[in-house]
Amino acid sequence: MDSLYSKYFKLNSKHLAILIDPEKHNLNELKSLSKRIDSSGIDLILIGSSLSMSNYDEAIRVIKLNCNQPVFLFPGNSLQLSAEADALLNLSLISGRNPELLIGEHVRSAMFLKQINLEVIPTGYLLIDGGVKTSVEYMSNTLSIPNNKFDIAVATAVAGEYLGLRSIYLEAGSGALNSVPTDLIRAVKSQINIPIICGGGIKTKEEIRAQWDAGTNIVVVGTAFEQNPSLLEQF
Ligand code: 1GP
Repeated sequence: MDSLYSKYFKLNSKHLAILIDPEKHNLNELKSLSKRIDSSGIDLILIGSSLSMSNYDEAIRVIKLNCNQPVFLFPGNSLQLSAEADALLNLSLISGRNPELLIGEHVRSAMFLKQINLEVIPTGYLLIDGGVKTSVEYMSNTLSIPNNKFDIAVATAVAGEYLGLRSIYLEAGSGALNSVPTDLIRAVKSQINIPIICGGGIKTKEEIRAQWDAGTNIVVVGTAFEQNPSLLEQF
């Protein structure tokens, strides 16, 4: 079987992902949300939260029973790992200098990951200033890259590629006022040969399209779908 990486992480692909924080829904809500996702244009599902210490097994089982899109873990910490998911974005927060999020959590989870049948996608995670202090910035105890410092973002992404990471995630943070600027995405895209995921503060179809046009391969939307689930059908 083809890996999910080879299916969804192509350099020219354009996908839309929904970010679900299982803590914000009970199992019945997750069931109906998953059914809506199943018949929407969403390509994949990311599961995670900056804050939660919960186990996501049950939530992922409900999601997978009710829709066909693959479930990628997007964990805020190693307690959110689950063998029920299809793949893991193994995030290293390379824009920050917090050793726990660069390598510490990864060491703690490594032998568990070896035991379970989960595709692991090494991902460089870059926080880009989104105009407001976000949960991920506060919880990670790191500084985000100013969104006009393209050279720092580019050098960080290139460093990630040279470390062997297989995708770059540009994150403005959930609920960001400003999504990652398209010119910054273009600048990063022009210098790396691995796919780009981008999320934080994206609310409209036009923004999604602009992100794709700038070179994002997987656009991630969370809050906008939470606040207005009917966007699932519109998008
Ligand atoms: C995923 O943090 C984003 O990268 C989700 O952000 O909730 O603002 O869509 P929103």
